[in-house]
Amino acid sequence: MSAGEHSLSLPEEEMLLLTGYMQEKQEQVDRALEEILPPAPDCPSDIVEAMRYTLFSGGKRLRPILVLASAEAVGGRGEQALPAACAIELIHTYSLIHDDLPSVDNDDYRRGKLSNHKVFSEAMAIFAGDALLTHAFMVMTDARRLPDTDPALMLGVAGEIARAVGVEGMVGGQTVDIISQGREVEPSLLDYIHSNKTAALIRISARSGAILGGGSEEEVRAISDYGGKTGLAFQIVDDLLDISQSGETEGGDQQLGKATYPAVHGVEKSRQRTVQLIEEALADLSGFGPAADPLRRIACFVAFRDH
Ligand code: GRG
Repeated sequence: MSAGEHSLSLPEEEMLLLTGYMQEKQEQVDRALEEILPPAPDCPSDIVEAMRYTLFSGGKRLRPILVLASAEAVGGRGEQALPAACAIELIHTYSLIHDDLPSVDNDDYRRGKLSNHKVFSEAMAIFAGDALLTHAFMVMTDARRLPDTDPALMLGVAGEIARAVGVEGMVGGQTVDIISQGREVEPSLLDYIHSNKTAALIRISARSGAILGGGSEEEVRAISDYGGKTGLAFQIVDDLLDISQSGETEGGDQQLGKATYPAVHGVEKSRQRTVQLIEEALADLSGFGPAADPLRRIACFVAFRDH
């Protein structure tokens, strides 16, 4: 694969390779998640049921797949990064459950199914999110799961993940998103919101995989940059999908008065920015060989996805 614009929309053969790759990794992640969050561990079944409801409700597993693909891109084995990959999916799931709460985005549906607080209760959805976040750090710091990983390396990755999803990252971005609702937002503030509420988790997914796969400093930096740009493109496409999938009616973001890329820059400029970001993300991978092809295909998928 090359980084030229022509390669951004994936030809059928590339698309088939990506679909096969994603399916294989999705199954690997699902098996590992089943192991780390079984239906009846030694804790109240109500909360585990609520945690599992959203965890196993049909997510694409994009972030854990990025962890595994990044580990492989630097010549590592995906399994070395599997606990971090699962932890990141647990964190992503918590963020979705809390994002749907009545006091946040008040969404009744997620992935075509009733959202967590609609099936369980608002209190249970808050607890399920809290428990998923906590469980993620338990999984990452459980030495039995990491027999081949240097504990210092894992501790460093866990710390970086904490930073990326806390006030200096995802929660910070989400906070500014919420307090900016209904207000006019400067382009620089919009970039802050998108880079933190969404791109920070996607960037750290790629970065964690590269670190745990044994990548050199330069490789880790290149893959982190790739992740940051792919993550930003992901949120811009999400904003565009919110408009295109809502037909005649206002998209959910518009109804909430959210700061979105198309609202601030217009649809055409948003599309152009997506293509530019993905081209730059592909250029970040220019020093890598075919082992990084799954990462290249994932970036193109992000730009042209329809869900
Ligand atoms: C701090 C107010 C507050 C709430 C906590 C941190 C947080 C909740 C939310 C994070 C922000 C968030 C949910 C961003 C959305 C990112 C996004 C576009 C998610 C959808 O990702 P996909 O398409 O989902 O990968 P699937 O369903 O495939 O897993």
